[in-house]
Amino acid sequence: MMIKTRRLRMPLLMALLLFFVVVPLRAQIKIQCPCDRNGDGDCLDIKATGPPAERYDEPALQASLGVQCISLTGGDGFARMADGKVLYTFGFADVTGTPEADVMVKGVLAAAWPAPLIAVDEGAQFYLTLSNVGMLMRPDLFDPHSVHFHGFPNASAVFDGLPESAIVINMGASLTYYYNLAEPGTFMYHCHVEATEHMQMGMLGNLYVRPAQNRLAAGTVLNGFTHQAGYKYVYNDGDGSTRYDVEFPLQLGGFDSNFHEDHLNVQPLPFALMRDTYPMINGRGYPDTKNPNPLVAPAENGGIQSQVESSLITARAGQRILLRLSNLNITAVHTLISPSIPMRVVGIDARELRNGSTKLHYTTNSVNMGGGMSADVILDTTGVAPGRYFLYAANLNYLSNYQEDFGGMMTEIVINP
Ligand SMILES: [Cu+2]
Repeated sequence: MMIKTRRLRMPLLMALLLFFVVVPLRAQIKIQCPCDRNGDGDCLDIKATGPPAERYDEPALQASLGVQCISLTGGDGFARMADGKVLYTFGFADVTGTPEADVMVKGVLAAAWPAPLIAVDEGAQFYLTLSNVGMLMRPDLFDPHSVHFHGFPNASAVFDGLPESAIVINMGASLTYYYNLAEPGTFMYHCHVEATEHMQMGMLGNLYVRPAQNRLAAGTVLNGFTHQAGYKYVYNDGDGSTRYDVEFPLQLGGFDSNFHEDHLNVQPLPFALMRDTYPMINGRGYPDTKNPNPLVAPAENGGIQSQVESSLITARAGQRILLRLSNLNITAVHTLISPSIPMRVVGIDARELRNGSTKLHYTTNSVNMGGGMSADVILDTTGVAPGRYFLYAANLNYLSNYQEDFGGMMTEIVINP
C-alpha cells in the first residue's frame, strides 16, 4: 500500500511542478511587428548611435510594407471621476516602443480609461500585440484578456477575441493580432473575456480606419468633385460628400461605482443589478470632458496617467467637424443631442449610408445608439457664430456625476473665428 502511494505521489508532484513552474515559465512576452527589429513593438525609433542591435528599426521598411503596429498591455489601474471619486478599473495601456523585457513592469497599474486610441489606415496590415500583465490589486484573479475589434470583418475567428472561438491571453503572455485593414469606418475595441465584467471595469476604447480615398493624388476628380492635397473623408464616398476638416472620436460609456468599489475585493453579482452612476464621454464626466489636458493621475496609480483623452471639440467657423461616435456602454442605450448645430449622419456602424451611388445621408439633432453601435456625424459650421455650443445625452438623468448634478455625459463645441 505504501509503495503504491509513493508511486502515485511522484507523478502528482511532477504534474504540479509542470503546471505551476514550467508552464508559467514557458509563457512569455513576445512582440511581433514585421519592421521592428529590436523587439520594442514599433518601427519608428531609429537611433543614430549605440550598438547595431538597438538601432535596427526601419521606418522606410514600415512604409514599404504598409505595416502599422501597436503594443498594448491588459491589466488594472484607477481613474478619477469628475466629482473627485477614484475608482478601480481594468484596462489596456499603450506600451508601444517598450522593449519586451520591460513590458510587464511598465504595464502594471497603467490601465488607461478609455483604452488607447487606435487610428489606422485602410490598406495597411495592422499588428496589435496584447500582453497580459495581470491585475496587481487582485492577485487572486488569473483572468485572461483579449482584443475584440468590434464590427470588423476578420478573416479568421482566432483573432476575434471571443473566448469561445478565439485565442485569449493568460498572465505573463502575449498574442499578436493580425488585421488586414480592408474596410474604413468607425469601429471600437474591447476585451471579450467575461465581457460584462471586463467591459464594465473599463476595457474599451475608440478605434477607426481612415479610407484610402484620403491618399488620392491631388487633382483627382471624383464624380465632379476635385480632391485636393490634405482633404480627408470618412469613407470612400466617390464624390467628396463625407469630407471633413477636423475629427473627434467620442465614446459614450459609464461606470457603476458600487461595482468598481466592490471589485477591489470580489466580483460583484448579479450583473442584472448593474447601474451606471457615472455617465461619461471618453472616460470623463462633464466638466472634465472639456478639459483639453490629461487629468491628474490618481495617487493610487503611482503617477501613471490613466485619462488622457479630452472630449473638447474645437474648430474654426466654416470648418466641417467629424464626430466619430460610438456607444460601448453595456447597461444603456444613449441618445446624443446637438441642439444648436445640425448633425449630418453619413455613416452608421462603420458603413456609409448609401444605396449604390444614391446617398442616404440625413440631417438631425439627435443620434440614438445602442451598445456596440457607431455613427459618423458631420457638423458643418458654415454660418455658425463663433462661441460655445453643447453636445449631451438626451437621458437627462445622465447629466450627473453620481450625486453631483450638472455633469456626466456632456461636452462642449468651441467655434473660433
Ligand atoms: Cu479582459
